[in-house]
Amino acid sequence: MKKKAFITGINGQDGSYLSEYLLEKDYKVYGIVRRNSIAEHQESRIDHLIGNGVETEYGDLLDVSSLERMIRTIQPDEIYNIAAQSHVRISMDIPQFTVQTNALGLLNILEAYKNNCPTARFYQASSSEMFGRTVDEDGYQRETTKMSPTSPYGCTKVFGYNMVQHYRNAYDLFAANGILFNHESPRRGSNFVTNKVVKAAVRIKNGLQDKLSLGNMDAYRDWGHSKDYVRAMHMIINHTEPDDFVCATGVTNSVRDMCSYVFEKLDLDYKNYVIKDPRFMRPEDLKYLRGDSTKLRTTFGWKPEYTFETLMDEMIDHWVNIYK
Ligand code: G4F
Repeated sequence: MKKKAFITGINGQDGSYLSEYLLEKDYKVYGIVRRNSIAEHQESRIDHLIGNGVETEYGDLLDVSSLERMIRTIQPDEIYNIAAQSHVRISMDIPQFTVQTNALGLLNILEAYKNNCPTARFYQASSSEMFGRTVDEDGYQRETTKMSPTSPYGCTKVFGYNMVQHYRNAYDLFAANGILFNHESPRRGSNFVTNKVVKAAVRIKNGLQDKLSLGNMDAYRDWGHSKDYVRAMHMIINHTEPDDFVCATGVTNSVRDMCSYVFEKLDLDYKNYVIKDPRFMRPEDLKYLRGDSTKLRTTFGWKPEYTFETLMDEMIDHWVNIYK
């Protein structure tokens, strides 16, 4: 019989790649999709999968009855909680909504899991934002690094991380955390900095835009490809025991480095086009991320197939093809 996976956030970047990955492994995939007033935006990343092994229903992490009903009827083998208000800057504008969705929403699905399908396995999308200000002496963050979040989003992820460990210990559930560092792709929302920069650079090259407004260009991030990270999610949920793993490339670059690479690929000098705009600055920004994923690498043999450069090249090709 096919294994069944249930994914919240199925229509996001990670949900769509994870669905494709699980279909290749012969899973049946179910997911909840929030109602959007623009129907085309609702399932655009997974249109090609609907009816081809993927089924979706309307639902929401805050709508307990739909969560309970779906988990009770589907009886999934694996539950992936990837849905969130995932934009860090926006979490400062709408902190209460962010807390409700990411913290209370996580609790809602954990309860639905415990009460209706406790033999399933549960994966929680935890985040490197949880580390916030802390960097270990050797310049990395890892599973043992102290958590000091710098945003409402980061605080909700610390709550979720701890709650998952509590449910694991208290109720003997297979509940695991993947602590994922930034991961990108052509499917990334274009209000995250990578896709914002790549899209704008290609538009500038094609004469469709003059300038690119950015916030803090001196923040460092460990950027990987979402496709590599969904492989890690599947490894973590299929481990012999529930545990927590950092997933990262171990390479860090600044927003400025990224601009320089992307514009140069298009024979442009970013300095002529990028302007600093206070609207994109954060009241408190996380300055530096670089993950040590030794535990993931040694336990499963995981390693990323993409480098920072091949990730950026794929994103550039994507936008070049759109605007050609
Ligand atoms: O692309 P970002 O918005 O990603 P951020 O804040 O690092 O969060 C992402 O990664 C986390 C993992 O660490 C996830 F948990 C989270 O859900 C999300 O996927 O910003 C990256 C950096 C920041 O330092 C930001 O201040 O880019 C800087 N930045 C500079 N100008 C900008 C901009 N970010 C955005 N979004 N837009 C700008 O114009």
